[in-house]
Amino acid sequence: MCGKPSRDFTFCTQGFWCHERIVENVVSCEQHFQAHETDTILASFPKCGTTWLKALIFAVANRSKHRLIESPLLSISPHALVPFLEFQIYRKPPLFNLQDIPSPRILSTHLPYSALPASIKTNSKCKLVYICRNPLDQFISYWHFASSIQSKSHYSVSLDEWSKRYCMSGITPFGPFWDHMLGYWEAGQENPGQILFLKYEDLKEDDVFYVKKLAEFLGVPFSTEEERDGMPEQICRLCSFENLKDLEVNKSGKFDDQSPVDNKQYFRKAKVGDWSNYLSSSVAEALKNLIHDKLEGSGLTFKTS
Ligand code: PAP
Repeated sequence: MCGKPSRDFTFCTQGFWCHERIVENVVSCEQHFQAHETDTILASFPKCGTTWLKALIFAVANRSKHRLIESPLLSISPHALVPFLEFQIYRKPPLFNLQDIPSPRILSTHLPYSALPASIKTNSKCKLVYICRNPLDQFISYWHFASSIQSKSHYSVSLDEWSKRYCMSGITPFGPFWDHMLGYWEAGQENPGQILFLKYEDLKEDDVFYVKKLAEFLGVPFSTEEERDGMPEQICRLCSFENLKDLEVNKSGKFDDQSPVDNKQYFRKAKVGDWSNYLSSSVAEALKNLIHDKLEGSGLTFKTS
């Protein structure tokens, strides 16, 4: 399945960079995962709002099961409620067994569209919700995240080195970002009933609007009564960065013992445009040119100024 290795990453034949430690999981997921008509699959490029969207989808989909003041989100990490196929389910031994996940299942993946198990793509009723983000902010978020993990093993990479690598080759997990974003963008254009394409910046601007859109897309629109009672707004408050990051479960410990990541590392600043605090004008310019060149003509755009 895979070709030329580069440091810890391997370039897979479906055209993406994959961390070597999960290559077997990816193969197993592609070979064995059977989508159900009632599944919701959250797909994302890393550091684009996965944690937030996991919480939002879980809260929207389960609002008739749990009152919001008793939501599992108050005591369980969004990542444990909506596990990743390639990190926690298709690994040995699995952290979560698919058979134990109640239906309708909500699952997540960072896999690009090209590498999704065939049953997700062919099962026209299973829903895909994709989130991406301005690549400049994604880059800075990922750089912080990777540096904080690597510093634990006394290994660090400068921002300059990261940006060169990123600008030149797109060698980041599940990257290049342009292929990842365009893969879902194009699939979403072709099949808008199956794929809802979201951007982090849009959610930040009007989360209530997008939560209503999400509920409609998932086939569980808010009733007039729910809207009157402010249910969409309450869900947005529950899942807000300010609320989630201060919950004990998200401040301490980790949801996955095999992962180097502490729960708190999924919550940093949650700001749009934070890249301008870190990138020199020359690196920012190079990245903006790259974004422009790669996305040109697709209709997918990000505000970068
Ligand atoms: P993942 O791909 O490793 O799961 P993901 O959740 O996609 O990470 O991205 C983390 C980013 O989302 C962080 O952005 P930052 O580094 O720019 O701060 C994190 O702060 C942000 N984030 C986490 N939870 C929320 C939330 N509830 N609302 C908005 N942003 C959030």
